[in-house]
Amino acid sequence: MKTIFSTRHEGHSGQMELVAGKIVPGFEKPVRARYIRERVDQVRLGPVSEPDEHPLDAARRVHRDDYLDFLPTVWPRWTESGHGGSAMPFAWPTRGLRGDVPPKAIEAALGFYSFDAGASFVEGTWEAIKSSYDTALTAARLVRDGERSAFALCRPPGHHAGSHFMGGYCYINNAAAAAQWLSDNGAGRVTILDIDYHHGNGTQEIFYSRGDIQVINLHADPLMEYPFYLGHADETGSGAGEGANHNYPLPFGTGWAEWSMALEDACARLARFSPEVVVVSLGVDTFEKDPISRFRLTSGDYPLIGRRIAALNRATLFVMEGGYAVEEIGINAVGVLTGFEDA
Ligand code: 6XA
Ligand code: ZN
Repeated sequence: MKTIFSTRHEGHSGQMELVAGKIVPGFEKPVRARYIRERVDQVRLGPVSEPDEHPLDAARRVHRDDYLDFLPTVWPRWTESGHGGSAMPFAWPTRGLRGDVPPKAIEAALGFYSFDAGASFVEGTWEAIKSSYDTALTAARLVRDGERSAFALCRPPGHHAGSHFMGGYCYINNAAAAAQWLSDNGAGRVTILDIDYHHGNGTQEIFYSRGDIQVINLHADPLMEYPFYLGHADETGSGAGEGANHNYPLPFGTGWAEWSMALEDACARLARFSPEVVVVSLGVDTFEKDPISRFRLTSGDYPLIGRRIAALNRATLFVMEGGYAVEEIGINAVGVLTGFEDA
């Protein structure tokens, strides 16, 4: 399997985040991608190449123009306003406030385009966002051109980013843009299978009323876990998309026995949709030692996930999302890919 990877993510570093009332160093840090990259070499998964630069056209198909145009301006405007540290919002246009007038002040514009304080900016953030998007699209093109699979080693991740909002470490929705690009370039029907611990609320929002791109999510129950406000079992799509969205909310403590049953059901549902291409939002924060998550998958389970996905027998694009147990992140993420290859 070919991997697409760029070191241009590295400048997106040193961000701070708000956890339970404290500002702490971000969990989503460069070493995550470096360890996965090293593991790809260790197990000889296949060649690793740099992404090509892609225009934002595919991103514009899944995000609003004003949102995408805003992202590269954040850090320059933040510093011009005399601020340092990490650029992050602190006020949001929730119910009862105006959500239709973008404020001019950068501190407020950040809240206008976010659903939480979890997608902060530093100097290298925009370059990393763009390189992550380029990575996803370059890998998508490999699959379109006939590879059975490809691995987009994206950082930052994307699945929380919606049509006009960021959050949860995500800015551009890489998996959504890649799925859209594949669909626009001959793939026909596409399924996004999101196996990250957290619900991919952005991906769901983007495709919710569409019947051509199926979205399936296995994740911690939003009644208890981030992103809290989406990801329930009764969210099945709307209009032309009715039936094309499916959520598997699972309780804290879920281990392989229950998780793999949900995967089995998801795979049957996917097979009935019969997509030409599967885009896997690959998060490994389902791991028992993940510092921010509460599932109990073990390192030995990840190759089994890859094997099950391979049995779907579809062209498959893996797009990296979450996972914060950095010591094991390479073993677990690449474990899915070797499981797929060995099947
Ligand atoms: C809240 C937790 C963000 C979760 C990000 C993630 N600060 N999403 O891993 O998949
Ligand atoms: Zn996650």
